Amino acid sequence: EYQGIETGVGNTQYSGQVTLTTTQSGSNYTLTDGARGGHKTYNLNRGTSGTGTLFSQTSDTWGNGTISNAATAGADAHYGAAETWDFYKNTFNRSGIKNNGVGAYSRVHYGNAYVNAFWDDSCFCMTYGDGSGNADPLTALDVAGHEMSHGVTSNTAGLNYSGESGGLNEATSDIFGTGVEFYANNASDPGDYLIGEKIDINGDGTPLRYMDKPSKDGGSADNWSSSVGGLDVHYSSGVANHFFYLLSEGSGAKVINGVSYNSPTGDGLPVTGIGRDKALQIWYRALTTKFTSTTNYAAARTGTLAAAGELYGTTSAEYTAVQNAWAAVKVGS
Ligand code: ASN
Ligand code: ZN
Ligand code: CA
Repeated sequence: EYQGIETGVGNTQYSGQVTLTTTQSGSNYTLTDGARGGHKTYNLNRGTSGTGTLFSQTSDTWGNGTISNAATAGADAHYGAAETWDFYKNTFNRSGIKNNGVGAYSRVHYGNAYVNAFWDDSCFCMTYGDGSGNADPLTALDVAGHEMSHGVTSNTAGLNYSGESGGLNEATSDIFGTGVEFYANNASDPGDYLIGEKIDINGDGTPLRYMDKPSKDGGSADNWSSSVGGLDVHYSSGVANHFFYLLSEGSGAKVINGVSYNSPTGDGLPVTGIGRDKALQIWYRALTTKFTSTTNYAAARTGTLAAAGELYGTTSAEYTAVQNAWAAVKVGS
């Protein structure tokens, strides 16, 4: 029977109508992405173990834009995995999470009203709950990019998930999750420096995290202090998220894709940004060639400066901007 890679249609919950890469086998289609390492998307149907069932149907149009159709979350997850793959490939020439061309797999509809999503190194897989009231699945683009980036971190620097290295691990996922969102350039979910703005995790429409001023979430640190390593890793990440925002966009007020930002600096001095594309290259080079499992904020400063020096030269504006952005979040020399 005929078997081949196809281009289907996804009616997603968060990203509008998108194309999905699927696989046809005879008269059946599955959410198997033969263009991206064979990444597959499964339906756990509220189970919490195993793979559930591979999304499979006789039509190549997936979901109806709402949670009422089980394949909608599948479409969002499959799209998020594809955009994450393409972001890493086209931005860093990285072929998949392990850079070996092999796809992972996604599982949606995990548990009952489960308000989280997580990457698991042991299954090399991505899992999404359906959110509060089973109505807000955690399948938005930045969440997909965040979680799968945990796999990249595990397979590169291996930043320990506690203390300052844990904050750097979390920030790496926020930085690249945001990179995925901007890369996808999706009209229904344009790029921003907010994390989880689509999934209504707080029930009041506010995002989970803010990179321009992390303390807006009520718990994250804007600037380094000697106590930052004692915070939850999703709060100690604030220092590096703030660094990345300042390095990309600079301090002060700014509007990007209709969202207003106002990033303060901890040292009171202005920072001039170098743009997100260069900031991403510096962070990725540092993560993959400088950081180790025990890298703390001081070492992250050293590592990103070394990366910036290699990429742009130690007398470059980019190198100076890395120095200034770390000083602005109180990580000193
Ligand atoms: N969503 C969480 C995170 O990526 C999952 C976890 O507990 N690690 O941080
Ligand atoms: Zn995380
Ligand atoms: Ca976002």
